[in-house]
Amino acid sequence: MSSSANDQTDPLRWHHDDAVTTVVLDRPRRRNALDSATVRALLHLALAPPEATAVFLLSAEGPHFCAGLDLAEHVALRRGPDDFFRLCRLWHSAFDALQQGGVPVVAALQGAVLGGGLELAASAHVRIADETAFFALPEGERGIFTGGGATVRVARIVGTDRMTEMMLTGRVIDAQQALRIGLVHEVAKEGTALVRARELARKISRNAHATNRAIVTALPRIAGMSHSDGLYTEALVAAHVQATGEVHERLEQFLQRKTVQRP
Ligand code: 1HE
Repeated sequence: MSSSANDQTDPLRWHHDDAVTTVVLDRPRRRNALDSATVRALLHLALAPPEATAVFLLSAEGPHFCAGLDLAEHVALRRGPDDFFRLCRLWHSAFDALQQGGVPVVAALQGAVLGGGLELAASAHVRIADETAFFALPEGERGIFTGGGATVRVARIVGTDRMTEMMLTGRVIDAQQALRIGLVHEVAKEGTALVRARELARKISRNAHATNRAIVTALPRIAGMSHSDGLYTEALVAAHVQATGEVHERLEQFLQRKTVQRP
């Protein structure tokens, strides 16, 4: 099954295969810069995933993942503070829906992952880069500020200190350094990020869906809790997942060696 939200000018398309819904940013001539239509389409897809979606695979057409905010649209619309505030809140809704909507997101990254592109990537749970990927927060150079959640999501990945330095200097971080600081989880050979990301997406799709949902919805919430509230919530989540029934079947299969589990 495949679709795009309207016609061939649509900035986003998706296709569904084996419980994995692949979402493709499709404005390579604009380096997949995020205009408001793209962000709205991401929000709709995340809020209402195509039927039988167990995992989203987030990818992009062309040599660059995403050049961030569509600066041409931004300038053309001459957005004032109110407009930009509303746009930022739209981005927050879309990326929150991706990160906390209950469906794991695996991202395949290549080339530029800049500004809002990094904010989008940071809303994915598993990030695979190829060797060409590079990362930066060039907002300072452009006279704007992050508005797609970087102060929360990117800062929590790399730390406020490092993000401050990235924003002040505009430092460009290559794939290997991104791996070292946790911006990505794996670096694949040039041109193979999507293949590797799809492999992982399929593997994740075979997990118990209740466990996957709990991982992506509970962990970010527990991260904001006190020690004792976090542990209490963990027990509630574990009890809820246990109650889905799949656990007994899966454990039985394991004990009878009907499934081969590889780490
Ligand atoms: C764009 C954009 C864009 C390219 N908005 N049109 N983001 C940035 O500051 C990143 C700006 N872009 C770049 O640094 C470079 O374009 C790239 C490193 C991504 C790619 O370089 P390159 O040499 O392959 O392409 P190019 O020639 O720079 O760009 C090709 C075309 O894409 C060109 O248009 P053309 O009409 O001349 O063909 C560019 O204008 C266009 N293009 N990037 C619009 N971003 C909610 S707040 C979020 C805040 C941010 O995201 S700030 C970061 C903004």
